[in-house]
Amino acid sequence: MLNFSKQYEYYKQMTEEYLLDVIRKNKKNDSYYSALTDAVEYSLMAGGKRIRPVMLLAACEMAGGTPDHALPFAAAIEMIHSSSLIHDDLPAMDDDDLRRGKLTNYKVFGEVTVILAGDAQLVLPFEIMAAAAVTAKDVSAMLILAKHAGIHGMFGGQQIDLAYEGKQADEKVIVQLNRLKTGALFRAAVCAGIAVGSGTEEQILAGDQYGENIGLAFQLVDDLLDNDPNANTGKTKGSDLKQNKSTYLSVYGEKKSRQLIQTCTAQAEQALRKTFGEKADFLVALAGQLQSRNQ
Ligand code: GRG
Repeated sequence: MLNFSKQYEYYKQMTEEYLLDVIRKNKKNDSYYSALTDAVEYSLMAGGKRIRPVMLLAACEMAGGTPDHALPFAAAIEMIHSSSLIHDDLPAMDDDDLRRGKLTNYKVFGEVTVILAGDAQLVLPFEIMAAAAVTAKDVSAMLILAKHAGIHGMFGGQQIDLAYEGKQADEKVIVQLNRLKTGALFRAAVCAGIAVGSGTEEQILAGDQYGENIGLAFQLVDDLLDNDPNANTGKTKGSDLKQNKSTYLSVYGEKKSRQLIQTCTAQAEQALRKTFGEKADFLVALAGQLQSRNQ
């Protein structure tokens, strides 16, 4: 029987050990740019939940692959995520002082180093994956990650987010913004995981539906937590409101947001169950956990 917490911890720990190893390999004692590796280490080891790499590893196993083979791809998606967070916290973007309960990278290292540390965490993943890729499916996983992170994925979402700051955005804009900014990396995690596990196109499609729905539910929960004084987000509370941002919460209100979280979670679960049956146990349980998270 599935022991969800134990399995989550196992995936999380193997990701963190791999990330530490990557950091160690990239430290050069005699360099004049050690601030850069220090900033990368600070952001990668600042205690995130590691949801995306855990999802990727679980999706690989669900499709019949081994977590060991998927590990470089899992570490890669966490680096891409981490890179987006440290850029997002810059004064030119969301200008935040706190992330995961700690000072943001730019508060510790300054803007210049953080811009470079974010860029480095965007290039390093592709170096790691290219070095690890052995099958055509591994290469297709790299493509999935690149596409979902890029212009028509997370970057595009961030562009909409910043362009609409202080302006009223309607439902259509809010849906596209969040689908790209937050949802794209969840889709990438599941689809890339299934690809490195040598899953079929039909299986990747089911993973995509799961990722799409999880992404939507995740952002809906995030918006609720941003307004909940008891939530443990490790970030400055009410920042969306302060920056005059339109969110799912401002468009749908609390009641509809909560209903949508339930509907999307159920749809995510069904998409995987139909294709993977019992093998989807972990990711189905993860969907349930994310729905009721408070951090
Ligand atoms: C340079 C890669 C790069 C990107 C530039 C800045 C940017 C474009 C995009 C920002 C995207 C962004 C901040 C999305 C927010 C997604 C989100 C809900 C993050 C919180 O995820 P959690 O809760 O965080 O998984 P932890 O701290 O647990 O890792």
